Amino acid sequence: MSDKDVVVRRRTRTKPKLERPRLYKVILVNDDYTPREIVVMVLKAVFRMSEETGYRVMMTAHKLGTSVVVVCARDIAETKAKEATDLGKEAGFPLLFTSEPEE
Ligand code: TYC
Repeated sequence: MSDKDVVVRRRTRTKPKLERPRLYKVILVNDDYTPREIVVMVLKAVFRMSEETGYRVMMTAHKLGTSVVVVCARDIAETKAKEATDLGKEAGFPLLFTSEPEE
């Protein structure tokens, strides 16, 4: 190889690799005070669930303590969880929805 030869080497990759944003779960938390029909009403109103799906999600939280309502982008999960919790509060109940990142 002469001095004029050009040696091309791959450089360490510097291009930032964008991570896919994490998805968030909205979680329904059981309590002893909110009537079942209020929980179903909130699920239908905020998450556009059918009566059957709302009832199934409500019963899962009732029996197990919590139930995943939906998995979506962080801002949507946080907004929906607050909207649903506020609707329960307006009706006079301590109904709680939280949001947390998926594993
Ligand atoms: N446990 C409530 C009752 O027996 C009903 C209920 C279900 C409340 C799910 C909250 O997330 C909940 N009236």
